[in-house]
Amino acid sequence: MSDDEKGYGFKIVVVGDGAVGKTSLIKKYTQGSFKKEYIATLGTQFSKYEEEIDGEKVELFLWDIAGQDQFQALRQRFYTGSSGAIIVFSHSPEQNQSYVHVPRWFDDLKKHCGNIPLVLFGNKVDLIDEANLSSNPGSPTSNINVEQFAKDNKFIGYYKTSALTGQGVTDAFKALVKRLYAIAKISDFA
Ligand code: G3D
Ligand code: MG
Repeated sequence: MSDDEKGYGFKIVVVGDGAVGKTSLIKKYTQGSFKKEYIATLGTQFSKYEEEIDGEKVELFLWDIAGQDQFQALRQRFYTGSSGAIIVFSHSPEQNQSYVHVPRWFDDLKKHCGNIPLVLFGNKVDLIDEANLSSNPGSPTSNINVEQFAKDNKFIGYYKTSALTGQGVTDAFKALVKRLYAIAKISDFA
């Protein structure tokens, strides 16, 4: 974005265990966008996405991890300069460890990025019966438990998503983008 052009740019990092759907979610959200680039580099990849909020141009740089193995070494560069972050876990019964690991991703973000706006995505809801998430409070990933975790840790929100059907994807990303935009607006006047 050139200096004379009005607008905002936000780097958003998307973290979570391997195969929870990070790349698929980014692709789903940016699908059909006017301008996007998907650039893969060693260990991390990012896509650039433009959208408008209140008639103003917003550029999003969505970063995710390409290979968990190389990630340790790239951690610092990956996190640096992030405006906001998304933690993704999967509701697939075969990936229940991905929710157990959410606090680790949360600590990692805190350590490298401080208090930036965060959103929690519970992806792959298409693979389960969603009714169980509200009727079975004993389950670690029940609505009541995940919502409490998100509230306790000051997440902007918790969204159930499916990169396959598209359910919840736009709402979840937009919650973060709108918050980042609002914060940027306020600091313009500060
Ligand atoms: P990652 O970037 O977090 O590692 P990917 O995860 O986006 O590569 O997704 C891993 C696998 O999960 C992919 O399947 C992808 O199609 C699938 N997936 C992602 N999101 C969803 C979802 O919401 N629902 C379902 N059912 N599957 C999803 P493959 O078979 O290509 O490995
Ligand atoms: Mg990926």
